[in-house]
Amino acid sequence: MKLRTPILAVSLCLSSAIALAHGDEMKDEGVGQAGNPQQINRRVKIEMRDSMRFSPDKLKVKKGDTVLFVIHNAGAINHEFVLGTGKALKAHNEFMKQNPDMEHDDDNMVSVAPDQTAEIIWQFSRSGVVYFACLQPGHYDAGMKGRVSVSGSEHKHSSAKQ
Ligand SMILES: [Cu+2]
Repeated sequence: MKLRTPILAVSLCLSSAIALAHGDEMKDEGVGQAGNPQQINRRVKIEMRDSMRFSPDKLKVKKGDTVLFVIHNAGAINHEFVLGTGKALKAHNEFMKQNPDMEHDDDNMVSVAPDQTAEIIWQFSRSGVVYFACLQPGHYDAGMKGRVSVSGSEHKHSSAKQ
């Protein structure tokens, strides 16, 4: 079941400062946007484990890269992969404590059941650090997070326009 109380959840999101944690607002903070499947130039496999860890939990990409994340849940419980700023993920984590049954489906996040694999295509449009985390209750606080370092120089081939 996606959202047990969709109307309540939506009104809570809109009426609180936690609205900052959600997808549209995160895009405004420059973490990037949904990538075009035709422009994928990196493929990264990430495993999620019941030890509350992502593997790998540190990545490096170049500004402008369109990355296909192939996210596998190797555990026996649900995990999520959510990209965002550190601030947005922290706020969203607090929000999830009040709404533990809420699940998400947006461009920058995916919820993956045990033994399943899901994909996200994301383009990193600004240099800096973008974080990812699992926002299942308790997982972020147990350390289930990681970071993507986005280097400032554009991907060399992207400006060549062959
Ligand atoms: Cu998790």
